[in-house]
Amino acid sequence: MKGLVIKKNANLFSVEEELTGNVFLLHASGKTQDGGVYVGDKVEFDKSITSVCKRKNLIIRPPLANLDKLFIVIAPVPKPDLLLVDKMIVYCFVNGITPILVVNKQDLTTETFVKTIKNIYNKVVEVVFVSAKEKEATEVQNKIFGICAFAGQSAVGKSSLINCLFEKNLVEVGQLSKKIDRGKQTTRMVQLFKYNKGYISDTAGFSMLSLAFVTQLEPRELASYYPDFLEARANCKYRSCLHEDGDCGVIKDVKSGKITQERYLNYLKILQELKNRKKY
Ligand SMILES: Nc1nc2c(ncn2[C@@H]2O[C@H](COP(=O)(O)OP(=O)(O)O)[C@@H](O)[C@H]2O)c(=O)[nH]1
Ligand SMILES: [Mg+2]
Ligand SMILES: [Zn+2]
Repeated sequence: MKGLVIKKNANLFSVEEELTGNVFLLHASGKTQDGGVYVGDKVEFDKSITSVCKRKNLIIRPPLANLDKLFIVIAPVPKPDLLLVDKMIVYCFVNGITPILVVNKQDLTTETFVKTIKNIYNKVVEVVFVSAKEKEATEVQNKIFGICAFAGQSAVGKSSLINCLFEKNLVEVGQLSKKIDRGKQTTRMVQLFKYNKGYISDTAGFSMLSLAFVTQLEPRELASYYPDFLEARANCKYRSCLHEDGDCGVIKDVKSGKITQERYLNYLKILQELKNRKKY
């Protein structure tokens, strides 16, 4: 039989059989244990999990396989960390995950805030506006397909949004995500909840995202994950341009305002992070 791993508890996996939706509690057979079995894995099983299907991607923190969509949540308060947002977007593009920027706390947004965010991100990702407080999350609801997760700074309203979607208190609001201590390592529990035709992961994580550590990305590749730089890059004198100085199309477009300062300055920070990794 085939199924989807929806929960992991110690070495026991909850596997949802693909045809019936019945959930089986299974161990992994010796064969599959080397590469590990993760929540989000498609597996074959009989009395135990016998094999893991090829993964599209694997996130380590939180441990989750085959993520399809990441809802990156920001809000007017706390003040958005756009460097973190940009890192997450790049991370998604590198791993074949569709990012969606969710602006929560619509009840608190000003027109200026909305304009600013739209201006920075309209050429980059889909931007939707919701309010968990006002139970207004249809723009997210309609986009739940495949395996979905929420990410973003603490207190932007990820837990509130998940509860709003499920219309019950599935996760705790106002709490830092739960962690389980396993000796020195701290691992977050992950669980997938069925929602319409997709699944929602109850954990967010991604909080300390360092692209240098979580991707193999080379400095020269970074700009190719910036859709808003695409046109400008054609005007750089050298194909190897990193868009830091010299005769550079990206810099010209930053000066003319076609590329936003925010995106460019954070690009430089991420570029530096990737360059620093090379020294080790
Ligand atoms: N005004 C307003 N407050 C919200 C909204 N969504 C969440 N909050 C509040 O923001 C705080 C943090 O919410 P929580 O869901 O725990 O954020 P998380 O840390 O991202 O999971 C809580 O006090 C929520 O009540 C919203 O749409 N509007
Ligand atoms: Mg939370
Ligand atoms: Zn350039």
